[in-house]
Amino acid sequence: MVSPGRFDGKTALVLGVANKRSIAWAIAKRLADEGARLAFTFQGERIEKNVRDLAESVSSPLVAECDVRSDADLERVFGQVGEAFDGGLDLLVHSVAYAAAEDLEGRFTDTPRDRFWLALDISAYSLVACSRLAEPLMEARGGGSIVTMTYLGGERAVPHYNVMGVAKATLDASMRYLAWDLGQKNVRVNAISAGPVRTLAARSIAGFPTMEAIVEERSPLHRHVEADDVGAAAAFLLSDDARNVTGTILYVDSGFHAMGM
Ligand code: NAD
Ligand code: 0WE
Repeated sequence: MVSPGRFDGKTALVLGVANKRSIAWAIAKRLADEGARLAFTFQGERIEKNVRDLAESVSSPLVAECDVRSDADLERVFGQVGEAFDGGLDLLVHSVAYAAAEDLEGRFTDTPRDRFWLALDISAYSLVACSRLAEPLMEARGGGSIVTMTYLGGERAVPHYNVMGVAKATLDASMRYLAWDLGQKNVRVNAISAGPVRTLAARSIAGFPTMEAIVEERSPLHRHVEADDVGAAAAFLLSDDARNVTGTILYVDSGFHAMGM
């Protein structure tokens, strides 16, 4: 425990931990190290044990199942968070995305209607639903901070990112409109745009080593990004140091986004 902790007395809800390599876990560890109390959600029995073990290692008072496609799940979880944290919540980490594996290869043109909406539902609408449910809990604390995870593929065409790029564009725009609405309650909403990080979701993607090599060659800092780098940046956005930062994207990508060649 770093002392005094930037997050002493703060409470946080973290969505999107799957295993110890998840970006959400790197953020959670950082918050816990600096004094925050953390609640976690997981999706599906396959990763429940992983998440319960990780949560236990930071003495989490709440681990709850939540499929972000389900309004009932979301309402139950935010109810449980209110009970666990005396009706208040300071911080929300949204680190959830999904597109069908077959839509992250081949041509964007081929994306069928149902899987287009599936990707946008899980990867973009979920931030809107979570923010709506977090708002009264954060208002009870006099304000709060929400961070979501995005990627450059929402602003530029990255081969094979396809429908996830369209979902990230929707996520980015949603983040800005949420920043406007929740600013009224002193709740800030921001995104981190990370370069390729070797997580579970990333490892299963063909050509991931090639993408890392491209970042190493072309980015100003010539190095790839690690989950802990994202954790440090998220902690800044979630902290009072960022008290006048909202509606923005912070790039943690070794400067790759700044390049034109
Ligand atoms: P990850 O697989 O560890 O995390 C993705 C999470 O999404 C998992 O915990 C999974 O359970 C959750 N999820 C998927 N569908 C869900 C649903 N229906 N309901 C609830 N949860 C669901 O991978 P990660 O790389 O840590 O991804 C986290 C975030 O970071 C995502 O938004 C991703 O787009 C973003 N991101 C990742 C990279 C990268 O290179 N890894 C780069 C930039 C942004
Ligand atoms: O946002 C992501 C990946 C998110 C993701 C990953 C998977 C893999 C398993 C969403 N859905 C799924 N569905 C699965 O079935 N990133 C930013 C990492 C990423 O993914 C890419 C990338 C990069 C970078 C896919 C193609 C091209 C580049």
